[in-house]
Amino acid sequence: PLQAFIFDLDGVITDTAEYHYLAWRALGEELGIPFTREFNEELKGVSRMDSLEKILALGSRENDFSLIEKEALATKKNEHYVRLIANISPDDILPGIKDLITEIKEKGYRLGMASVSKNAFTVMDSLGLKGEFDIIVDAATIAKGKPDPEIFLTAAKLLNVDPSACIGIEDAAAGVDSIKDAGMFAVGVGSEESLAKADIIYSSTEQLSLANIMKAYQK
Ligand code: B16
Ligand code: MG
Repeated sequence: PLQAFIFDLDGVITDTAEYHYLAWRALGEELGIPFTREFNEELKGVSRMDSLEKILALGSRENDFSLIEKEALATKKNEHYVRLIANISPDDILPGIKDLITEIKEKGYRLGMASVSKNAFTVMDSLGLKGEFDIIVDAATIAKGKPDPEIFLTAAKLLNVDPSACIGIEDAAAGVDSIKDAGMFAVGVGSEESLAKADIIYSSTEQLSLANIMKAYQK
């Protein structure tokens, strides 16, 4: 039987996915590598350095920079991102999420977070949600980011539940891959085409409710 829900952060709990996009796009433009929202789907859920590598590869510039220069580029992106999240408050929790968290806890399910972001704790703190989650797995705890299943498997382990008794919620293709390879039921929030591997897809967080998810899960 179902025991736990494991949430992604950026793009599910709050719209920081948009801020990651704006910060990467600015860096890309500076490097002469403009990119589309469609390409950005490939960056969602992907770690900071892996995202940079994907952008450099898009512009065939992956061999133009030393490791130290790449780290400086990644830091520049992060400083921009940190400025964008500076004023985040509980008002920035996406519609439907607070109620879903309340319902999950009322029913006695365990609640975990799986975010590869090094800024996850800061964002959760600003949203006033840090205390709501039984466990938070972020970049510091894991060796391999999404799409590797490690992060969702680590979350299940810390929650002390079997992966098959978990539902993962994601807005990124890399995140859905991570959930599925961990052996969990995947709820996708976003477009059908980018999240095709999810077990059920909702176009926005507003449509998420425990009843809806359970109906799909029990099918
Ligand atoms: P940072 P998630 C991911 O967070 C984001 O989706 C992704 O866009 C970002 O590059 C990654 O975190 C690393 O974030 O640069 O703050 O360490 O979706 O797993 O919550
Ligand atoms: Mg995400």
